[in-house]
Amino acid sequence: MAYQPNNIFARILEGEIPCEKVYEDDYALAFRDINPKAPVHVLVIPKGEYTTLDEFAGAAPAELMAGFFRAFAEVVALLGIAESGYRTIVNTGRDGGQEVAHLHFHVLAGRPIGRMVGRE
Ligand code: DGP
Repeated sequence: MAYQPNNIFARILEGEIPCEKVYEDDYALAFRDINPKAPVHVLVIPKGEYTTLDEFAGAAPAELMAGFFRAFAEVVALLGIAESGYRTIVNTGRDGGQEVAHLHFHVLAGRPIGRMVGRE
């Protein structure tokens, strides 16, 4: 899927649109979802122009990939959810229900998250 440079998360990365930041380093930004589905609902995004997880996994430089996942670990630690647990969701494309065309990992926690796949 071609990357659309003006997507809302690209604009958040550029600082054009504010966000409730949880964590940031050279590789990733984490911020609260605007429409939270759980007491904790954070989005973790890489600092790179990737739309989908398969594009990121297939093409991102190793340093960015490692840095992104290290940042993910930092976010989980900062949120204090490693013990209680969490659900990670990466929606991809039409059938995956992806609305924003910049790769993002949802992190949902703070209550039992329920069944794995919804129907709506
Ligand atoms: P997805 O369906 O996986 O593409 O989810 C996109 C998520 O992004 C959705 O849960 C709502 C969130 N979102 C959309 N626009 C904004 C925004 O401007 N700020 C923040 N913080 N979250 C947003």
